Amino acid sequence: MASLRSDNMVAPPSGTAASTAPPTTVKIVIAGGFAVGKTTFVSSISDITPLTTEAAMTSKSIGVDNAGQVSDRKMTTTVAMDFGRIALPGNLWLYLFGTPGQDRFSFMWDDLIVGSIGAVVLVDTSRFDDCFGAVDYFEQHRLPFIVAVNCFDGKAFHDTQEIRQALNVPGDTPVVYTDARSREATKQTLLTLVRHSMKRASEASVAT
Ligand SMILES: Nc1nc2c(ncn2[C@@H]2O[C@H](COP(=O)(O)OP(=O)(O)O)[C@@H](O)[C@H]2O)c(=O)[nH]1
Ligand SMILES: [Mg+2]
Repeated sequence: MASLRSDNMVAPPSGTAASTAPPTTVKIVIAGGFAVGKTTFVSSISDITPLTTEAAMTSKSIGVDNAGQVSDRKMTTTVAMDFGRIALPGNLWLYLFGTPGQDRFSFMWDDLIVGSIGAVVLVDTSRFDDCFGAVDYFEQHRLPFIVAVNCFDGKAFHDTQEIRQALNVPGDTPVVYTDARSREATKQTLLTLVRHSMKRASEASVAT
């Protein structure tokens, strides 16, 4: 697996010998329940115009898509996935794949995780229930993941220990706060995942 030499975000160098070498690419999945900020997270960090597949929420979604208590902040919904890319020093590119929110697209998750190093599970602490499915899924598929609490309006309603217990995530799984709208916060969140995945990979190689 590639290692990160610096956490500074830069555009890939152009017109240099290094830029002609194929980049090392790393795939990361951004998951979580409905309206937790997945599309916002991918959009705030991507250094290409993110590909999103947003569709307007209409009255046809009533009773089909669970907007729950957050229907007032949700005018559109991701109907397939979000896609973004971040270039890091060392010709390392992170590709971000945001999962679709609706249960009827859950069949896509098996394809989305192929080749990925890990996942960020975004959580809104006022709606824990929405992220249980993602946590269970990654545990079952043994994909390294971290839990990132999106602090809507800067409010964290629970400390990370309470969140860890509520979600029943293993002790070595990082639980961090983030702000999906902030490039700096999303960058730190992704670096936490990359470090966690690398630790898991090195533990696995020692064990074999
Ligand atoms: N105040 C605030 N709003 C946010 C934050 N993250 C996302 N939102 C808003 O919450 C709504 C749902 O976010 P979205 O990224 O579409 O969620 P998704 O369904 O998980 O992709 C949008 O209107 C966002 O602008 C945040 O950290 N703070
Ligand atoms: Mg979305």
